[in-house]
Amino acid sequence: MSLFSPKRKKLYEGKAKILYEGPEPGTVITYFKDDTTAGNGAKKEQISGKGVINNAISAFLMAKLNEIGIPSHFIKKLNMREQLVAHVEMIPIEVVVRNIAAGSLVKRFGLEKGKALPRAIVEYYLKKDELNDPMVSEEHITAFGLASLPEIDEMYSLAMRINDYLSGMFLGVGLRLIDFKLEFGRQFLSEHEMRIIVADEISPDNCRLWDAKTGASLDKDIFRQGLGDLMTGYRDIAARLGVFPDTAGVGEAGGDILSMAEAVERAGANAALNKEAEGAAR
Ligand code: AIR
Ligand code: ASP
Repeated sequence: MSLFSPKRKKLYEGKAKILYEGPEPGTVITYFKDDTTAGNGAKKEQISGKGVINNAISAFLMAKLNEIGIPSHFIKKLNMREQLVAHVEMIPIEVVVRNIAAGSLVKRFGLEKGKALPRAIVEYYLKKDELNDPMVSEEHITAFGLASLPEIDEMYSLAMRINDYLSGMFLGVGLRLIDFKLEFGRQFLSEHEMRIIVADEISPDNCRLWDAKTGASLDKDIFRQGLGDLMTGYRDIAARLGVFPDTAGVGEAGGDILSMAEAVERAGANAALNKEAEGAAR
């Protein structure tokens, strides 16, 4: 099915992705755009190639999760910008896991940025742009009928497992997973059977990743804070994971593995860029 196939039905357009009806019942195609936003769309730019790299990174990470038995909507990567995913009923909650103080947590509690938290903290936010995604508690979630207690428990335990797994994987390639955001959906397997699975995307758009040595931001904070070239950071992350996004990988996202030396060299270049930009901003 081609991207511009007139038969293809658009189901939804978000800030970074478009969802199309999939080729079979129970499937959806996600198309990764280059649109990059911050502050709920207050800052908006097209960054050439961002969608391609996020598609590749997210496909790679979701496939890894599937391998260790964490269910996600990911089925396969179709081409540079698209993946085939399972249709789910989205739960309108953003589940944020934090390991290190950064971002809104620092602002809210006056913490020192970069300080390790005593334990991983899980937070819930209502996915509603008009309200700026307000933070919500389990009470709000259950009272407003957004998810049941067992569903919240399931999202919590999946989020913790994902945090352990991804933290280790990223540290292995010299990256610290500071915090990240997940979204979940309900997959109906039969009339009586439903399970909660990871949906949306897992990419540098929704993970804070710092170089373990230099502390340089390689994720969307580069864009949010105007620290330099976003694509340099994203490419660095992809390279370290061994994801080569410029191939239309079919099946799980694989790719050429860059040598560690090459990855480190790129990381160094990016760290220097970050420093420069930070200096300029002061
Ligand atoms: N996030 C939250 N809403 C949208 C996104 N992408 C992610 C950020 C960050 C984490 O959730 O990318 O990794 C926490 O964000 P914040 O702004 O609450 O500190
Ligand atoms: N909420 C996303 C962010 O992390 C996107 C946006 O705000 O427009 O910045």
